[in-house]
Amino acid sequence: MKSRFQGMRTLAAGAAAGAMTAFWGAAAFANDLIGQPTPGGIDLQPGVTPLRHDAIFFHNAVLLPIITAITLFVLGLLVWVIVRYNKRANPVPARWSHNTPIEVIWTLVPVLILVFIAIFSFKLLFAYHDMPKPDLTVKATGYQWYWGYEYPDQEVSEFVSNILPEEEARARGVPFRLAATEPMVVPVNTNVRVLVTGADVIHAFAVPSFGVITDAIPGRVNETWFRAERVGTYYGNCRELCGVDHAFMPIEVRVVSRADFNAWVARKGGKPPAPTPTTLNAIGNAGGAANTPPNAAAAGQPASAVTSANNPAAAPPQGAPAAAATPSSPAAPAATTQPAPSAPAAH
Ligand SMILES: [Cu+2]
Repeated sequence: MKSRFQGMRTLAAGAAAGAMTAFWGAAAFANDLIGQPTPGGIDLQPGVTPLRHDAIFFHNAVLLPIITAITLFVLGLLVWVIVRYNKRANPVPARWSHNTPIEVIWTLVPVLILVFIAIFSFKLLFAYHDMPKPDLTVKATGYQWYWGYEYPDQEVSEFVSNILPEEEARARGVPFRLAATEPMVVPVNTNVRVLVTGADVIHAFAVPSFGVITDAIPGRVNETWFRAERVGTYYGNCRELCGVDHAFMPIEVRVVSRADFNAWVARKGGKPPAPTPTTLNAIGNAGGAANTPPNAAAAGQPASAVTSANNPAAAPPQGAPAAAATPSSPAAPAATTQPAPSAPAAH
């Protein structure tokens, strides 16, 4: 998938931005660990998903230069006032107040800066929201204090992923407090939808190198997605203070080849994914229907109806009707209004 900022990169490539990016980029990627924090590191964790690349670009090339420039500008003003207008240097202060041009400038310029940031920010937000058709669905449930992973389409029932004990982590040479007893396993270059929920209190599913963080709320299913570009092990944590062992419920995601994933599914007693879309994929179609109106009219309606009628267990009662109803309601009027104008046109 290409970066969504491809066109805008040139727009933002001011001299300052370019220099900052080069500096931060060189410093960051020289020896950063992939998929886990680097001791002593100061930059964001490197990404392995398209959205994470965009988020890092947004931070390093857009936000950071703007913040730096504003901070230096304000510092300069302060120093100038302190040096030039202190009591000794300027014993007789001016008596005037108000200056219309300067007041217009200091109102307009911040607004323009915010609008400029918003262009990138909203684009990124929409990109996160527009989940492509998922190839795999994993349900991640937060418990006090561990994670449970379930693969409904592969019929892999929920298994528990605990923190790996310290001695075992050291023996295996994996990071303690990040490694888990059983990782979540996903294939590489695959659109993975994660359904996130909580079983007891609010947790949050977060994997920095994927750029995802989603609250796990009891009685509600949130969803997020990622598409990992390279094989490897990627770590995350619960990101919502959820009790005394909040710091000890790590997330370990292992991205493997498609063949390895199928082998893993077989080991877990699941079945290979069906080539035909399942009811859960149909929810995905309905979920993405807002962006593709033709699909919504053709497939969204029946699919969401099938889901709620035949497979109520696939998604909890609160999430499913909301997700199914939202896209189909704009589609329904569109379908009914469509024939009306075309009928007079035929005469
Ligand atoms: Cu938690």
